[in-house]
Amino acid sequence: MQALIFDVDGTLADTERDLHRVAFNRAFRSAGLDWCWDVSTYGLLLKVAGGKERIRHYIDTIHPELVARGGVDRLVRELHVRKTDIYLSLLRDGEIRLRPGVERLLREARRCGLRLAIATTTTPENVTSLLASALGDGAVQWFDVIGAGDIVATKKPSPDIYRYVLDRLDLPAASCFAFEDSANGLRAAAGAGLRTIVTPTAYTLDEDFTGACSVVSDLGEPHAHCEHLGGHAPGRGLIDIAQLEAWQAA
Ligand code: XBP
Ligand code: MG
Repeated sequence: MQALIFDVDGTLADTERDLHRVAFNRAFRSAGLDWCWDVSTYGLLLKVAGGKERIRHYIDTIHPELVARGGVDRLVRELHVRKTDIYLSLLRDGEIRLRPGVERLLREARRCGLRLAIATTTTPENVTSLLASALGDGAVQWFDVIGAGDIVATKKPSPDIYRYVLDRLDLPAASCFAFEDSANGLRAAAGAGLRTIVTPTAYTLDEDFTGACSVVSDLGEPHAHCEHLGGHAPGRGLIDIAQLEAWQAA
């Protein structure tokens, strides 16, 4: 085993409901739009990966009259710039918590000499800011490759972002594990040939994770074991390097 590749939103931290969603709504309001993505509406919109793509999908389906009027590409870009600014300020002003077991596994991987990488649809600044807020300024350097946002043409569930990261790591998929929280993410990682550990969130719990190596409530801690939800069951109630190596060898 050579590297671990992590998704960000939902996987490193539960960012969607109280950060991304709130930032979208504030961006709409600041642009004079009365659009409001409530918690359940946002769950449906999350099927579309990528913030710009999500806004565009919403306009196409709920406000098609705007498309007829023209200038939608520009509107989407402007709303997304506002949204990103607001998201970054929410990250700065709040206290972002990583999901259980994430920091433990990242630190263990580093001690074991494994390489780390990120594969996400979110905007690059969102990733570096989240890593710095949650783990300290130097944490961005822990990751050999940060594959994010528009660096590939097609977002998850396309495997392109994982292929990009594997290419930059110069590693075969068989020597890595991916960590995801959603069916879109699992399809992207599995499509690139990666064994994938899935830790669903409240938004993704009912999705289909067929093909995942293991589905667990979270990565687990020594004194707060994870719940096994599907695939292989972790032997010690948590996902650690010894467990990943055992699964890889099998
Ligand atoms: C995360 C996303 C992102 C965020 C918004 O998906 O879909 O689009 O919701 O980020 P994943 P941006 O966890 O599968 O990568 O607005 O910066 O695009
Ligand atoms: Mg995710």
